[in-house]
Amino acid sequence: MKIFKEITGLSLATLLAVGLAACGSSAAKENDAQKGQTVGDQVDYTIVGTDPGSGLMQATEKALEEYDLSDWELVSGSGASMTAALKRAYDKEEPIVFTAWSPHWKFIKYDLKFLDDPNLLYGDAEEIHTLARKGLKEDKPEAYTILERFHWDTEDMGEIMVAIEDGEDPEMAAQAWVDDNKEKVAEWTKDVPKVKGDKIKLAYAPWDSEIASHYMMRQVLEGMGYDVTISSVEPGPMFAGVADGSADATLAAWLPITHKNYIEKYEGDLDDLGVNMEGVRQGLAVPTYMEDVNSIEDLKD
Ligand code: PBE
Repeated sequence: MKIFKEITGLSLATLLAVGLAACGSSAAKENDAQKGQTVGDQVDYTIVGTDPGSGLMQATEKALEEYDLSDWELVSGSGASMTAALKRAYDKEEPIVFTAWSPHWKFIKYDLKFLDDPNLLYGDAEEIHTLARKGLKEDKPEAYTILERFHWDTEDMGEIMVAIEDGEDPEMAAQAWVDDNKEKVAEWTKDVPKVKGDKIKLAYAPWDSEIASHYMMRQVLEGMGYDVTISSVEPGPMFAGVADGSADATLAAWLPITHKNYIEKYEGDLDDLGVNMEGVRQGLAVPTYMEDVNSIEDLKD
C-alpha cells in the first residue's frame, strides 16, 4: 500500500517506464491509470447535455465541430437529468464534462468552472431579453410597461433558484423574493394603474433560471390585478407562441448568441423589450477538482 501512496504523483507512462505498474491493488492501479488517461478516456468522450431544443445544445454541437472534437458525444436530456448526473459525479469526485449556464444554482451549490472558449462559440457578453407579442403595447399597456421596465441581476435570480432547489415551492420562493425586494418591484410598477383581472399569458421553457423569473413575474403581475398564466413549453414553441400571439410575452430570450436561430426566425413578428439581465453565460463546465482541464481545447488531449 505504502509504495502506491508514494507513487500517485507519477503518470502512468512514468510508472510503466520504471516497471512498477504491474504490482499492487486494483484500486491503486485504477487511480494510476486515471492519472495517465486523457480527459476523454476518463469521461468516455461524453458531454452530459441538457434539453435538445436549447441554444446551449446547438452551440455545443457547433463547438464540437470547431474545436475538432469529433470523437466526443453530446448526450441530450433535460436540465434535471443534467444536474442529477452532476450531483452523482460530484458527490464521488468523479470526472464529468457537462453543458452549463449561469445564473444557476449549481454554481452556488458546487465548485464548478466554465471551460475557456477561446473561439467564443458560446458568445461573450450574453444577456436575457424580454419579448412581447405585437399588439401587447396597445392591448395591455400596464403589463407592457412593467415588462419593459423589468430588470434585475444574477443574484436576484440566484436567490429564487436556490430556494426552489432547497425544496421551497416555486410560488412561495418567488413571493418571498418579491416581499424582500419591494423597492426594486416598485421601480417596475411605479405609476402603473392596477387592472381588474385582465388575463395575461407568459411562456417559458422549463430551465431553472426561467422558472425563477416567470414565477417571480407572475407574483408581480398578480399584485397589479392581472390573472396570470405561466405556461411551460419547449424553446421552439416559446418563441413561436410570442410571434403568433398565443403567448403575450416571455422573459427568456438569451441573446445575442444562445437563441440567435430562434430570434432570426421570428424577428419582425415580435417586440424586443430589451435586456432584463446582463452578465449571463453558457458553455461547457467541469468541477474545479478537475484541475488540469481549464479550456475546451484541453478536451483534445
Ligand atoms: N439555457 C438556459 C437556455 C437558455 C437558458 C442556457 C439552457 C438555452 O440554452 O437555450
